Amino acid sequence: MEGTSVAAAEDVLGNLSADVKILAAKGLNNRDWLGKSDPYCELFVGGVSRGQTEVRWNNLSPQWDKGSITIRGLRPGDEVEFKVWDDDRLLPGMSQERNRESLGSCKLPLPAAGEKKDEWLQVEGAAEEVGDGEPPHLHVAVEVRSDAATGPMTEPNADAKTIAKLAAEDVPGNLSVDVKILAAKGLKNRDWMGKSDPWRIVSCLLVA
Ligand SMILES: [Ca+2]
Ligand SMILES: [Ca+2]
Repeated sequence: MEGTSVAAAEDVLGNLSADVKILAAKGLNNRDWLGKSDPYCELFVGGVSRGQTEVRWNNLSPQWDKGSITIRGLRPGDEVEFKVWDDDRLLPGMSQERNRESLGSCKLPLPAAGEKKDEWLQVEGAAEEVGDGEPPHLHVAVEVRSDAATGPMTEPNADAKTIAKLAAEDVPGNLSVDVKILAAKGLKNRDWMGKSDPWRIVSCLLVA
């Protein structure tokens, strides 16, 4: 039963991070009467928008160079969704969300922690979104890491002496505790003879 609760706690926390790069698309549908579609790509996890590329004007094979979008709090089994839009704003002040047409979408299952995927995904949608010829493709690169493995509390530190370390599986509630006593200086001399003897007490009270 304890193992089950620990697994459930990790599931809720979601300690994976992903660096997502949306690099390019090709074969996008033309949804403008004048010129061509003005594509940008928006990134979703669990139906929530987590970032987007810049708009490339009048270009059905755009390349984006915004760099990577970092998403935290992900869980194994999460899916990253990419939606490609044609920006139809006539003026910069107009709402982008209300002045756009879909150019299709695609999904990528989250790679495992430490893994990297670099793929051309097929963009799917109705004929008005993706056209009825060769399907469009989207070039993405996704790299996943586990935040638990890189967090400061578990980073080995050669200079610090770890007095007490309670592993996650030993503590109810999935907590990990590191107590470090680094150094003391300028201690007041409270001995008549010689100097003070630094003393330390570390006590942990665990309330179940
Ligand atoms: Ca349009
Ligand atoms: Ca256009």
